[in-house]
Amino acid sequence: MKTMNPDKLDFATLCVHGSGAPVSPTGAISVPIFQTSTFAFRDLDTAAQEFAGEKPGYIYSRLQNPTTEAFEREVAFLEHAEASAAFASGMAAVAMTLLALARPGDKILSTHTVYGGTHALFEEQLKKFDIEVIYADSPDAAEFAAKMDSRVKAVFIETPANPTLAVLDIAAIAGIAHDWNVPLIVDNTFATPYYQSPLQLGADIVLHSTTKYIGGHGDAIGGVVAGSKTFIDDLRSSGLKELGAIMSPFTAWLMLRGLKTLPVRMDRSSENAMQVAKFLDGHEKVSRVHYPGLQSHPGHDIARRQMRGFSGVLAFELHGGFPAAERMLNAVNLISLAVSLGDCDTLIEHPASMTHSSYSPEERRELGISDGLVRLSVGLEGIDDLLADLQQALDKA
Ligand code: LCS
Repeated sequence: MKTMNPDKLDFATLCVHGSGAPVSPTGAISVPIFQTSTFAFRDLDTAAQEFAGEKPGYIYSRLQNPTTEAFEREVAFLEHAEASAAFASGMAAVAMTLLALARPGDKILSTHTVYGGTHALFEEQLKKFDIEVIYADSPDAAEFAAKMDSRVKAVFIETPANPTLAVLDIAAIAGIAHDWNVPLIVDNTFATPYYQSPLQLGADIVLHSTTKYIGGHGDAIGGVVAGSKTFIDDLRSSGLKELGAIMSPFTAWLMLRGLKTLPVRMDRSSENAMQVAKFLDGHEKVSRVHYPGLQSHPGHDIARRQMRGFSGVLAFELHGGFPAAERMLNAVNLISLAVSLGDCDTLIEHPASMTHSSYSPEERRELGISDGLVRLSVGLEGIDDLLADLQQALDKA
């Protein structure tokens, strides 16, 4: 990659070869794992200069680590951002970002339909800091405009959203946020930088649970935030240096490895998901399928405009409500009954009892997270095996 122009290369090539920045003088193809907590200084004067920020260098792995830095550099590169910071989890990425932007008395504007953990952060933890989250009543951009006021210090959206796959118009919502001079944060976990580039659509900050598609193998928890260098420097200082929510070097190495195969996995998972969505859409026991790739999805046109693929997560509702969902979820064989998404393995779960159990039953009803809603993260298995498992499980629903 030393002499090549990244603007001319395919995204898949960039994922494999990275931004071309050297990490090891040995020329190792795989970034080495710098499994160290601290770094020795040549002398005290050098140490003092590095602590004062007058000289670059590694001090301590809570501040910077070459493996973690390599991962951060690649994410910034793939997300078209100036800089990025890696975190211990997706939740740490969300929490540290919001805490960096809001002070007591401030508000954050979001939607109710987000990952259940994020919703719990909004409703439980941020309240302790006197930060209030207010909500647009629907994914429509106009609803965001209606809710803005001068105390709102950031807008936070997930698109596609967990678990209903609602699609939000990033460019339109960015325009509204900018009318009020506040940043738009997009949780890009479901789409990944391969299928969606929020910063190019006008967002200011993009973040991920890298536990999902970026890691891709269901073996590590992580998060990452990308944006302007000024914001990321500030976030690094608060969220990593002072609040300590760092990604370990080994996890960063797993995430770097995940990035290399991201496009291949995303394409396979999306192809499988489209076939599963069509199969479920025509199934007599299924009343509704939520997948942005289906024309019937209310966000299909926006998804076509702002995404390059529809990703591998879908949700569906069963005619028989909760009892049918329970029978089906207990009947899967190949597919695992498990939370998380974006793994090689296909995972199925029940949002009302699992990922979104922190919402009250009334809230879930209002948001369309019905007791008969089932979420499926379609993995990389052979499509015939997946359809056969779903068919036999639906037979028992
Ligand atoms: N953002 C989104 C969109 C998520 O789906 C999740 C986790 C997070 C942030 C938090 O990331 P974590 O701390 O778990 O790395 N979503 C999960 C889910 O749907 N099932 O299990 C976790």
